[in-house]
Amino acid sequence: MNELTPLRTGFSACPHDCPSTCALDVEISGNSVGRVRGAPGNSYTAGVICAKVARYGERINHPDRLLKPLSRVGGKGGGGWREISWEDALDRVAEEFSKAEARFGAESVWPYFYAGTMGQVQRDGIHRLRHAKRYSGQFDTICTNMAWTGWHAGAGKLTGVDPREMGVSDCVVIWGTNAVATQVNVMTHAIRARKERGAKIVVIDIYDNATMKQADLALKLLPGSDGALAAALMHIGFRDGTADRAYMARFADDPAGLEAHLSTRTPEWAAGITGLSVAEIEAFGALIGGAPRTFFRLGYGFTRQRNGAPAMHAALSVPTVFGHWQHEGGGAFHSNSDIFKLDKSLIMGSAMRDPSVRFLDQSRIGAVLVGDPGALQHGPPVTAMLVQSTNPANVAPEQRLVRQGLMREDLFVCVHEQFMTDTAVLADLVLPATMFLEHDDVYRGGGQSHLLLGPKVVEPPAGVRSNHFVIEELAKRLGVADRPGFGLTERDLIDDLLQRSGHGTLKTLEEGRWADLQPDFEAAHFLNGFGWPDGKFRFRPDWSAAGPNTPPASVGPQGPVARLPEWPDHAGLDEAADAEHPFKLATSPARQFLNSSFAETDGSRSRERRPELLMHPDDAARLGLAADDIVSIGNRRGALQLPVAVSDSVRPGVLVHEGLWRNSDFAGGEGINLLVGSDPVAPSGGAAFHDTHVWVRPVAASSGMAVEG
Ligand SMILES: Nc1nc2c(c(=O)[nH]1)N[C@H]1C(S)=C(S)[C@@H](COP(=O)(O)OP(=O)(O)OC[C@H]3O[C@@H](n4cnc5c(=O)[nH]c(N)nc54)[C@H](O)[C@@H]3O)O[C@H]1N2
Ligand SMILES: Nc1nc2c(c(=O)[nH]1)N[C@H]1C(S)=C(S)[C@@H](COP(=O)(O)OP(=O)(O)OC[C@H]3O[C@@H](n4cnc5c(=O)[nH]c(N)nc54)[C@H](O)[C@@H]3O)O[C@H]1N2
Ligand code: SF4
Ligand SMILES: [Mo]
Repeated sequence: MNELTPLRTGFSACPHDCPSTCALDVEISGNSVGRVRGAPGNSYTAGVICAKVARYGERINHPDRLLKPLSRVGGKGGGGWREISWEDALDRVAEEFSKAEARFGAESVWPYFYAGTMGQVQRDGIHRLRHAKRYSGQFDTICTNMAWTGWHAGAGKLTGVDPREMGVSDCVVIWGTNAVATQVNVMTHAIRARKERGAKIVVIDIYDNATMKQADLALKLLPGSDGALAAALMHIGFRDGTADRAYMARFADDPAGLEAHLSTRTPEWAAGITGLSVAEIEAFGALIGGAPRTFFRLGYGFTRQRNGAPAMHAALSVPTVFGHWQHEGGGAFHSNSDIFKLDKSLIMGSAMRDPSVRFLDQSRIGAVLVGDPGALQHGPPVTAMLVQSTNPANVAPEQRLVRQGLMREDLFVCVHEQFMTDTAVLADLVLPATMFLEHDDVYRGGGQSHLLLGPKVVEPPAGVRSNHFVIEELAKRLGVADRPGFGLTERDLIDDLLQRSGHGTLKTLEEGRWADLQPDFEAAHFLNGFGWPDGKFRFRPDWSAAGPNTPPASVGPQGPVARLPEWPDHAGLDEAADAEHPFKLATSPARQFLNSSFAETDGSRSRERRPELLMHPDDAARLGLAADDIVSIGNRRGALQLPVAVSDSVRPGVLVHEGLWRNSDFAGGEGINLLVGSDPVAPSGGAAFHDTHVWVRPVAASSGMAVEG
């Protein structure tokens, strides 16, 4: 950076798939990005962001950034590339898409995207092309389905108490989210309550992670057992008279039915399922029973289990039994998805959508690409793809199938990316993508209430183009550029989105930088009623009711729906440990990575050190393992090797691998999602990333003997 170039501050918003959606101040010198900071004036960000985004200069100026379109030379995945022009590259994609369409119909083309950018224009424009061309739809299942379905089943709406109210709570329950790593701003507000009010922080997780280290009450339970803990807490409330019967009579469907159901869900019963002691469960029950201002910050982590949707519903039922919702600083929050009411119809080309076009399950991309007839909805094979803003060869479950599918000779794959990811390396054509500071977009919080503008603040490198550019250029070549929504700039589309949604204009958002769409106290606390027609919270959920992630009719209910519990309970649907697979593995997020993003920057890599497997000392001793020994870990989906980190941060029988590391960081070139199943979770689908049973065998180089775990 030239020392004489004056520094200026650009404003932006974090584009990553993180509930915090921070407002950013970006140091810029010339066209170069320096330090990134949290905007102090934003009441949720409050000047704090995570270290990985603070170091963004490292990512945007990375020597491995893709700068030119590349066409494959030699076999798939062989690493041979030649540079081609953008014109030739886009012509080739259009030609391959047209070829696929002519042979098997438009549904054989599958545009595939996800959360690399959460910008409404750059992320969702791919739907405009999809709808205009009647290409196969994508049923999004990789992230939110169990969490949102479980919340909606109770509250009828994806909103909740203002997360800033954690700052005025007396007890903040951080449940199944490693907030220090995954959404640091939760900690800002929770710690404020501890400092200013002496609030207690309770953390419920399966291992002693950075968030649990901050807890006053740390509850380390067995994976998939949260429903049992929730049921026992409510049992205690009814037993001890701390349940708020007057509140429930007004605001819940069937408190008497719930009480009867819970009569057998004692702390002793829950101790047997959760692995917690009766004393721990009683202490937690007494704490929340005595603190009207108890705030439940319910995360995604505990729902990435086959028990996930009922577990979320059970946890959400707790503040309803105790009436916490009525008090400032009390109640629960998971996502604000339903407060924004964004009308993205022009960006997404919704008017062009043909409802008869099939949807393919995002998480089952492996099964889809290897030609599983059910996964293909008994329709044509997928023979052409545009992959934008996602890295499925790394992040999707059942990785071996995903990679096998992507390697198919008769499949054309174009990947639009910033780096040569595990997915890009298997492509036929790779297009270089802009980063968020190089294009215009608008973002909305998931874990808070702001709509934020993220304007272009620096020029992209010469050969790099935005998602919007690629969609527009393909539309021209595929003969749909005259259809509604095409031919506009990013700024036009942002302005249209804001106006259509009743959130002002581009100009007003540019002046304000962000808009706070937090509903008022009564609405946020559901004091005007929950989201169901009768306004009552559902203790007895209707798992078939439409919700935010309901599968399209052509896909239908997912997973073992008949086995979902009738009341808040332990569902018992998880991939249980058995004689052959005595361990449970969770693939929890590493603090310095964001899904597979940042696994390419040295600043993040050096801090995370290496991919490894956390194992309890008793298990290590039993298997004759010392720290750093290499083990083979596997199940019927595959096996891979990792060094062991012996630590009592995990419970016996539980293993944690923090990721997501690149597949090439593993000895065999296959990453952790090799082990994770893609069987859809009930009732709305989704991938159970933290619910995998495995065996572990020492890799005994000297004797070559495998010892059963
Ligand atoms: N640093 C970092 N930040 C991220 C991400 C990342 O990969 N890295 N990912 C981003 C994305 S896409 C999302 S959706 C959010 C998700 O963020 P979170 O809501 O935090 O969800 P997870 O990260 O899946 O898991 C959170 C915690 O749940 C724990 N957990 C697993 N199983 C159980 C269980 O059965 N019960 C309980 N109580 N806990 C369990 C895990 O060990 C982990 O510590 O984070 C975002 N932020
Ligand atoms: N084992 C395991 N697997 C998981 C999870 C887990 O907890 N454990 N978490 C799951 C979750 S919650 C999620 S949400 C998914 C997320 O999975 P993905 O949505 O695939 O997220 P990332 O891994 O961050 O990959 C995003 C990619 O988009 C690229 N990108 C960023 N911005 C842009 C852009 O503007 N244009 C283009 N063309 N590309 C861009 C980035 O370089 C990056 O390679 O992963 C899931 N996978
Ligand atoms: S905490 Fe989340 S939203 Fe904030 S800067 Fe980091 S990744 Fe982005
Ligand atoms: Mo996610």
